[in-house]
Amino acid sequence: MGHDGVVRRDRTTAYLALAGVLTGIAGIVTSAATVWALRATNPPVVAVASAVRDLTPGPIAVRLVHLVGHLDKPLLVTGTVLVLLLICAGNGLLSRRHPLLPDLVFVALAVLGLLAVGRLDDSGTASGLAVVVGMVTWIVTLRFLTAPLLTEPEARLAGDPATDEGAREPGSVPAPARAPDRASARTPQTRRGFLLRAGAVAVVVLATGAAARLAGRSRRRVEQARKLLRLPVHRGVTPSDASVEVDGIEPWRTPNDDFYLIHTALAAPSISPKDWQLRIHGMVERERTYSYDDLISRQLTEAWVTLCCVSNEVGGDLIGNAYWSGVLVRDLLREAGVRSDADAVLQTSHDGWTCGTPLSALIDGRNAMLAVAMNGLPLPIDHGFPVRTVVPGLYGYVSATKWLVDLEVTRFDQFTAYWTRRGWSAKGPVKTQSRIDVPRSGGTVKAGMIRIGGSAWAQHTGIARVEYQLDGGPWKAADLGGVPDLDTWVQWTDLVEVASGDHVLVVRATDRSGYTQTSVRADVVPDGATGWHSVSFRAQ
Ligand SMILES: Nc1nc2c(c(=O)[nH]1)N[C@H]1C(S)=C(S)[C@@H](COP(=O)(O)O)O[C@H]1N2
Ligand SMILES: [Mo]
Repeated sequence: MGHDGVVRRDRTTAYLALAGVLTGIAGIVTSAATVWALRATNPPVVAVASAVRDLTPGPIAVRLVHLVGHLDKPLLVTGTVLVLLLICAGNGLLSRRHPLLPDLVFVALAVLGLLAVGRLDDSGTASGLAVVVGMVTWIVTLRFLTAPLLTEPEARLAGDPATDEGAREPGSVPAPARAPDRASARTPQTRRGFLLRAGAVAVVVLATGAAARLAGRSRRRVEQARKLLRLPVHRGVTPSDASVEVDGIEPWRTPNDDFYLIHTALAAPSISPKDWQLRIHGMVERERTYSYDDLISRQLTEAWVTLCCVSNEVGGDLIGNAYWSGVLVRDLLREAGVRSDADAVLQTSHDGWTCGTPLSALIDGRNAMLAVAMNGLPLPIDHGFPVRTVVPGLYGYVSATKWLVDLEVTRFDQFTAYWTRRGWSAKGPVKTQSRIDVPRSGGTVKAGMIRIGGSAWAQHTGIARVEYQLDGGPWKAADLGGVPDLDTWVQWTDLVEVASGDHVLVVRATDRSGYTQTSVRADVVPDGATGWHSVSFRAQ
């Protein structure tokens, strides 16, 4: 092989490494873009960087922070990116060995990425999705970039039927002998092919990055506007006797950050209050539209309301209690003038989700409101900023529209809402339920007197009594915490004596209509689960 061949080979090596680096950047950008576009939280590389920081042995970490001071995070991220790009460069070279080798490395990196993302508690499915998007980008881009570089040596070995008329017979002139000439003749073409593709990748990467930043920026801008809002609302005072003070029980007030999240939108819509409008129309005397300022300059109602999801299994945690501030829906409906033959309000959100709410629940005097604040703060974006509906006594899927923009007064026989179309019941009054928080299912406690506790709810009906049964014995009444009215959950507790061994604890509630929870288990579909919650535990 002549001098020419060595130079060419070096150049191919350089190109393959460059292809690897470009591929690395492309994957990092698409994964970050996924995160920015969806949630504006930390991209996977940042998660990996924090994993590196957190898993670095103490003394080294301390030294590192000493050395670089408050710059440690940007430095760590830059370092992580550089290491990643180095691995990607090497991966470009690996593609010469076997086309599947780089894929394996990419999959391994993605697994590490998923682990890193998984250990940060604020990262939802969006971050996991981002890692997968990055991995797919890597695999596809490396193939795309190295294709022009790698077909060449193959052609050299096997002969290229398109240009080499004489090499079709097996065992004819050995191709390698003729290769250096042809390869060097084709070098400019190969290079052009590679550079063209590299340019295309660079353009796509830049465009993707820019688009994602823009999407992320709108969420950040709305988040900024939200933080600057000063609403005339209160945080709400938890009734002094609401908490039964049992270790391990869910708090009576659910902090906003811990409040369960359910929505069909992949990314929560970012709506600036100044762009928000609510239209009320349909079977009304006068159509009305309200701006955000219109709403918050009115008399605001504030109330504790426990919201729960129809998909909550017996013993499940898709339930939360908050102090909400907003405008009563009935006041707005009165202004519009509801026609007497209407029986429903079809609510539509900014993202096109719909639900049908019984008109009666909106005007019968309960605190059905268009909420603008949750626990004293403007609604979090994920919980429906700037305005959502809250109706005591109804499951979220028929009432609690987030990012609300439209109320159409209508009749149930005129529409089918989002979840009703998918097999759920048209109406969803909440079912009376109770839950054991302590002891935990499968847990171990100390034998003797133990404190048990949990919560029970029958929003807008109220809980009258909670009873528990230990190991099939007699039902005993639990002590109940206080509540401000009928619209929230109630905490319950008692002291029970448990001997060493295995135990089963069951709970059931009776609401203020006199109804006691049935033991018959029903699935969450179509209108909510029934059955008694029970936990098995061991005493030692
Ligand atoms: N726009 C919109 N609003 C929505 C939903 C949705 O998917 N989209 N889900 C509903 C359901 S099923 C429930 S249980 C509650 C949950 O409210 P949260 O996420 O604030 O807890 O929101 C309701 N409002
Ligand atoms: Mo729900």
